[in-house]
Amino acid sequence: MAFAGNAAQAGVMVHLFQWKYNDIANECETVLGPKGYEAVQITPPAEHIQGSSWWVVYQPVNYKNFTSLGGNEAELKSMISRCHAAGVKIYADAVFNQMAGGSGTGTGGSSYSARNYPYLSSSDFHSVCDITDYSNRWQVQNCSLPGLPDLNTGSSYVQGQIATYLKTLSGWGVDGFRVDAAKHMSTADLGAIYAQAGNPFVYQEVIGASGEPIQPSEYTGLGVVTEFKYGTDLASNFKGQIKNLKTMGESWGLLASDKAEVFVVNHDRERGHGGGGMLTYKDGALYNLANVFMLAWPYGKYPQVMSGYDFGSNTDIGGPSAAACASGSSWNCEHRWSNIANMVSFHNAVQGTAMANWWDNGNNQIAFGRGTKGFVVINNETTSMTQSLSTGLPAGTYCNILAGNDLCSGSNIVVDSAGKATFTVGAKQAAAIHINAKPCTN
Ligand code: LM2
Ligand code: CA
Repeated sequence: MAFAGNAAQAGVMVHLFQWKYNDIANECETVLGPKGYEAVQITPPAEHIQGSSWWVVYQPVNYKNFTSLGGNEAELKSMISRCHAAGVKIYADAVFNQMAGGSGTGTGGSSYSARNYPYLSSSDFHSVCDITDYSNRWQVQNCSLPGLPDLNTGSSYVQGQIATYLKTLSGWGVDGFRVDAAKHMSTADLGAIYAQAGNPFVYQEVIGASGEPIQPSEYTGLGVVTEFKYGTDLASNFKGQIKNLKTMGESWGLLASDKAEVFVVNHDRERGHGGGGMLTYKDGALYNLANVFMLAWPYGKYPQVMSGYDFGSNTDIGGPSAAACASGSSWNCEHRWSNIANMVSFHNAVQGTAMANWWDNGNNQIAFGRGTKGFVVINNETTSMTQSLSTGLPAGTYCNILAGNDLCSGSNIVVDSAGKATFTVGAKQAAAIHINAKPCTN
């Protein structure tokens, strides 16, 4: 492979978009821990503007007040300890390139007006200008994402305020941060903030676009970086021919594998904010199969599963008020879909192995193994397939973890002494076995 395909990846993280802390805590105990998820990304925890749109959380008001959409400070702390007890880490979405536009009262009761907030006032912001030209580095980092006051992250006072915010959260047990809008802050500013915050684990949101002066690779010296091209490449291949995924990795112009955070889609792209071009829950089986591929494929250190809600055609609407995953609610709970949830165990079982035993039908059926530990078959054709394949696994009987509604309520796959097994996989379906998947007894 063109990339370090046998380097161990991290576990699977899930973005529980717009979820309340109490629901997340329950989910850690009942689903995420038992299914083997490593971490959950929570909604930005700082006080923010009020409103019913999901994006209010991206307009922070006070970095010392922790009442937000997710809940209050006590609920935040309780969630952290309950998730940790369930073996699940917490990553917080950290928004500090910009603060709230307009004026009003925040979710924690703080008054604010543009460029005026508790602990931060006009002189702590860059001069007023809007970003209009992404070919201009200075403008992208010193002007505003439209309408949002841009913090002067070069100032030592501002750096101190942000570092204190991050350290406070780390002190409560937060295990890492998604750095929102990282591209809009210089690496020098971010490096200084991270150092003061004790160098926490970070994955930085930098959207790559060819020809622009600021590229994602510029940020890998500081930590992990979002790899948006992974999701758009997955979409175009699943809509085209997945046999070409055989070489997907660094040779496709993707970031160094051990620095990449990868996803089928994120919260912005699924609703067309900042572009589209990725598969979403609305794509049904294709989305499901793309997630199976992501969780089986060795490229990318940090795979992230998106879990949101059905927004219909309203790209602004916030999360449902019902408890997350309540039946009849519009929560999607993609991380519970059996293919996605069961592939977490596959991902965990095959770590440290390289891709092996690739097979394809020359079109839209592929299969590959991970060393001698796991084997997956993805049928992206509109007809079913039956195929004998070399799996690399020791002879034995294994559960097909992608049949049935939960771990092994479905069918077994028998690997013979030559390592071969016959798979029958329906149209737009997948099958997977791994060394820890005990055979079904029903
Ligand atoms: C991000 N990454 O860099 C987030 O992933 C993305 O979700 C955020 O945009 C963005 N950066 C800023 O943190 C979202 C949303 C925007 C929304 C902003 C701020 O996609 O639509 O902008 O959050 O809440 C909204 C309005 C927009 C208005 C702006 C300021 O949609 O029309 O612009 O507020 O009032 C005048
Ligand atoms: Ca900026």
